[in-house]
Amino acid sequence: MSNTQTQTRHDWSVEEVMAMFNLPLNDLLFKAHTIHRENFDPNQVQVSQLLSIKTGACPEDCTYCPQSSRYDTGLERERLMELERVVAEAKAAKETGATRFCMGAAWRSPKNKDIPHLESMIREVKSLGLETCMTLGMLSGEQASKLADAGLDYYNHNLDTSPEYYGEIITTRTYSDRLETLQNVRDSGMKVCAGGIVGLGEEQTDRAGLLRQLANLPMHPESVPINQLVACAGTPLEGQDVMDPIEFIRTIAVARIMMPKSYVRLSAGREAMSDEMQAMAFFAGANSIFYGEKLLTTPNPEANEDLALFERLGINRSETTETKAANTYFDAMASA
Ligand code: SAM
Ligand code: DTB
Ligand code: SF4
Repeated sequence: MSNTQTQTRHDWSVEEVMAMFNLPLNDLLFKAHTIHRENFDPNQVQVSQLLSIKTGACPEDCTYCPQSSRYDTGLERERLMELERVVAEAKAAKETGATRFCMGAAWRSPKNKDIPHLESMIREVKSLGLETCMTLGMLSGEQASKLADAGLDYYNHNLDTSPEYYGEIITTRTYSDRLETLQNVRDSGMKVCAGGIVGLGEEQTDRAGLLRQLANLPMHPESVPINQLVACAGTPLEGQDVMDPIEFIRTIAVARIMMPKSYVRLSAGREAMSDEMQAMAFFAGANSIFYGEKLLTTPNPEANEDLALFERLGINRSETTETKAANTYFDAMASA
């Protein structure tokens, strides 16, 4: 269901974005949901599955991240995964109804010597009929082209927060480094997956600033993950208060209005969200989730809990032709 009437804008001011954040909630939800319906089937949610292909020992200092080598989080480090294991995990993801397989590595950026192995992973996963996505840190133009040529559909690289708050969260790479990677990904022809993380202790102006950066890119990212902080023991953000759930919903709604044709992913943090909160997020315009018991290193709701929630809400998983058969099989098993 698409409507070519919705204009995509790339010239939002912070004041305009803040005005949306501060609308009465019902007005904001109505506006967001109307735009959502104009552009998408409101009862379909796309499902991606994550796999950590290289875990821990990351040199970066992102204060939210359990994989940074600078914090003692008790996480066991793992080397770059062998091809066979990645393929086995991708097959299992396909069987549970995921349409996209996202492979994440705890790197500042990939080393050129790792690229051939990554290319093999992309080719093998793609040959299963899954969309492919990777998140490996910063990418040069040349690296992006190689991954694109191997068939990588999406590359995930988040801006995380506003340019103003960014320095409180990460010091080992700059905001412009991140924008440069997004440009390299865009230039390579891959689809862009870029969003951020909320609940870091930032102000509402920072959430507005993040969405403004994303929406004012020359092209909107096709996929916009909104992560709620999973406060991990051992990280500097360990004791961070959980953010107001209504404010989280507002963030989703404003993202939907500003990027009307993008998939907005209700990303990390669902484990701490009630069914009612997730239902509200889907109403506000979220139409994608990560599926499976684990995100990269932290827990996520079990697939059967998500299926039960979808059932209660009358939500269908969006399907590619290739996954349709697997989903039919899985649905039959679930109701047997
Ligand atoms: N190392 C690569 C990078 O930073 O681009 C890829 C993986 S990194 C884990 C991808 C994203 O996950 C981060 O940009 C952040 O938005 C999100 N993330 C990481 N730790 C998180 C946490 N504890 N809670 C919520 N989101 C988190
Ligand atoms: C994104 O925006 N969120 C995902 C994915 N991109 C790679 C990662 C969430 C990670 C949550 C913390 C963890 O499990 O390690
Ligand atoms: Fe490393 Fe990515 Fe975690 Fe930052 S978010 S510490 S770059 S794995």
